[in-house]
Amino acid sequence: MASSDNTHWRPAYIGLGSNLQGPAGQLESAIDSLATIRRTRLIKRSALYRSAPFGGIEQPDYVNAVAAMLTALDARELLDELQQIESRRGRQRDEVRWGPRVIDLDLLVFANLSTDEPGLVVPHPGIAERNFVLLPLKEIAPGLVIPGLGPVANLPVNMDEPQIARIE
Ligand code: A4P
Ligand code: MG
Repeated sequence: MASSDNTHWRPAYIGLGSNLQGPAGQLESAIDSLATIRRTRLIKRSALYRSAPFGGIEQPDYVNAVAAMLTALDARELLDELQQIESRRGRQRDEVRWGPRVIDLDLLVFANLSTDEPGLVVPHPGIAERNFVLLPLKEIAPGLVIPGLGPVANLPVNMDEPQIARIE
């Protein structure tokens, strides 16, 4: 007999970035790791995008991507899983803000959650200003409605922001 499944699955969107130690490979490995998170499914991933660094620090170009998940975890539990992946992949927690990193996993959107509390800000505050988040998000989730921002398809790409190109 099939038992009923009361698990409440919610959508979550993860932003990935790397500009050290083989960024494209770092992203592919991190996406593989996302697929192994407990009580969570990887639904879709974007292409990889190469982008000039944002934030005014001299550093190598980044590779960025976005992944769509369904999860039965809550937002803090999911962020904790993301930070464990960052640590396992050699991310140092004392890096400078906006400085170079082996892997950065940001929780961009979590269902219809809108919160700003210590250690958890969702939606991630940088979404609308960052082409390296907006372009991959438009690719895989144009219909997503972000709390406070509206549909992804309506968010304008910023022309004065760093260069970005999809990697084929
Ligand atoms: N935290 C709170 N909310 C969240 C959330 N929604 N997702 C807390 C992730 N973390 C969240 O994060 C600092 C703390 O934020 C965490 O302990 C967590 O509890 P962090 O990843 O250690 O800090 P960070 O990444 O240095 O800071 P921030 O503001 O996330 O920086 P960004 O925005 O990630 O900037 N240029 C290009 N082209 N591409 C990039 O990917 N990335 C950065 C890093 C700079 N320039 C870039 C890129
Ligand atoms: Mg981050």
